[in-house]
Amino acid sequence: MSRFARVVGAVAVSATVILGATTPLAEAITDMSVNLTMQTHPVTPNQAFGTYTAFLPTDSGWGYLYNGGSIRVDCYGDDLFSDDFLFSRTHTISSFQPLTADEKGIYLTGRVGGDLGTIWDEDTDTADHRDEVYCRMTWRDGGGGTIQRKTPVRYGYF
Ligand SMILES: [Ca+2]
Ligand SMILES: [Ca+2]
Repeated sequence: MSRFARVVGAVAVSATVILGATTPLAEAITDMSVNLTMQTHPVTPNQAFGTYTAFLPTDSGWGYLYNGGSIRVDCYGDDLFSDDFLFSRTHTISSFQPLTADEKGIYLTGRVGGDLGTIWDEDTDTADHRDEVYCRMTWRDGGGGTIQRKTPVRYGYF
């Protein structure tokens, strides 16, 4: 911890004591790592699954989630001039595929595909129908602070 951080921390603790707060201050979230993996169906065409993940290191994960933290996921097909929008989902503590937390941080695992058919099949040209997909993920805490990260582009016949 830098000297500056120690000074800021001491001031923050003093403010907490003065205000009479009983809970520790939330550790600020400053980073998010994201990924996207694709899994093609062994038999059926247009049944690819995409699994996107996010991790935000913090020891105050449940606090952030109970106070309205969310991750919006927007997935696209990478193209030369403009990227095709594929779908969007927002995950919270109470969504169908919820955000979870432990003492290390906040986690998201979302899975999309299968019976949704061609959702990842973004290129349908007869000449080259290989697909290039990625997701942009936006963390928003209850106070409006945001972090945005983009997954790697994944290539395949989805
Ligand atoms: Ca493309
Ligand atoms: Ca395709």
